[in-house]
Amino acid sequence: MPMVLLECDKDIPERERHIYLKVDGEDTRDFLPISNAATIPGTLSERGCSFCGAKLVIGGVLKDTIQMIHGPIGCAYDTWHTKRYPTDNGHFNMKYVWSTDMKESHIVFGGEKRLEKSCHEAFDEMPDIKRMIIYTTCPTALIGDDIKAVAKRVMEARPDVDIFTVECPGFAGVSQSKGHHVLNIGWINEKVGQLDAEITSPYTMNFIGDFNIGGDTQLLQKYWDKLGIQVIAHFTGNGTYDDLRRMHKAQLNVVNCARSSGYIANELKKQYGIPRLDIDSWGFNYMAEGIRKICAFFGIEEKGEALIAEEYAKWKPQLDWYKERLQGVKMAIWTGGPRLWHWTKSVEDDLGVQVVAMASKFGHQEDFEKVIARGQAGTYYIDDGNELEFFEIIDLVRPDVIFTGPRVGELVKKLHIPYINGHGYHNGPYMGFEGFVNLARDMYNAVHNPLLKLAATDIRGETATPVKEAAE
Ligand code: CFM
Repeated sequence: MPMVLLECDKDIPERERHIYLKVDGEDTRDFLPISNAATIPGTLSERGCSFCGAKLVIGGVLKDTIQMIHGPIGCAYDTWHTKRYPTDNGHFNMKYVWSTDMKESHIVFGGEKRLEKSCHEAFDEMPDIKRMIIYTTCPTALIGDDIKAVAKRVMEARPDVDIFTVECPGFAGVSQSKGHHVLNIGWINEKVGQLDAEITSPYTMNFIGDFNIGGDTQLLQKYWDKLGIQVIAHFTGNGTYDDLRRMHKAQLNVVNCARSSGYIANELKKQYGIPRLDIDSWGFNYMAEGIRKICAFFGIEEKGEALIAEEYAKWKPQLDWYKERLQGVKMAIWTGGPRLWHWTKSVEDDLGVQVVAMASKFGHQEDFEKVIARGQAGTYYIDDGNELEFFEIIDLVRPDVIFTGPRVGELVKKLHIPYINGHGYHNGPYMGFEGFVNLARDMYNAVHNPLLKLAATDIRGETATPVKEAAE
């Protein structure tokens, strides 16, 4: 039976439909785990809330936009400093996050006046900043505060400012995935098409679904500059509010993260006829393939080949050094969803690493279709996993390194298994050629960490996960 009921789930048999062990020769499409469904009561989900999907993942990345979070202070705090998306203008987005700091009396009597006052206060404090996104949160959505009406009043009082509203409280969906969707659709319907773009190249594109984690956007931008391709808008890594109002001016939409941002690419195709091209930006083979696809679209294939040759000459020897020393390392990937299918084949082909377990917090069926098609037999595929399941899976597959977030990562560290921040990266960027060498370096350092050799046993009294010896 390819679906797996773990020991720890014996009182929650429904979990069996969320965990799949791929067997050789099986038609995997018959056995996709259930996904994008409400978390089963009795399990403690690792998921984020829908507000988080809109604010932390997409909107909060913008480098020139006040983030006005209409709710209790915790909603702002917990989506403020927990993600690493730098900007080239001094990390504006990390310094300035605003909250209406709703307290009990505001909940009782309504928070619209307080929100309006907060908007003016923020614009007064930062006279150079003219753009804002207002988000509802659970309590302000429940009491029915009309944030669109407030935004309208503020824009009337201040003609030089522009405000976008996101009505996606934490409870709006089963995970952060809902927040991606709400923001994508709101933006295309309310803001795209408002501004003209100054076209400086015969080749123009939007780069969609890359959030400048550890500097990814800035690294890839070097490639687009070399190819002479003008990026009209970055959705949303190192991006600006006004560039995103110009998305309709691009000839092509290149999509990296299809999960968080496929919606806007589809709408740009439907509403403006702009084609969508999906690529993988992690890994040498994938990045080269992505550059080739983009260049083929514009008819600049020779430029693309020259760039790939130049990057390979520079970075491939370093990648190969790590590849030699990472052969057979067993890796687990426990992140949101897309990184499972982006990474499993790239670490296998480029680094000789074997992926033995993958858990997705919020991936949909199409994510599992892709990841199971690309992943190996003998690998566990888990939807909406929880800590008890992770511990049991660790015992089953004994990974040498786990790519996951700090919450789970700090736990597995106590089992003396190294983890790498699979969300924010340890020492990124990880995209592109140079980036994948960084990923390989972080993985090498993690599995060869000399501290692990001091840890003779793990907390279960068993021999610690073996540390791969260097090949030399
Ligand atoms: Fe896309 Fe992302 Fe991800 Fe994502 Fe995320 Fe993320 Fe992720 Mo963390 S947008 S879906 S909601 S690639 S924050 S930058 S790493 S869970 S797999």
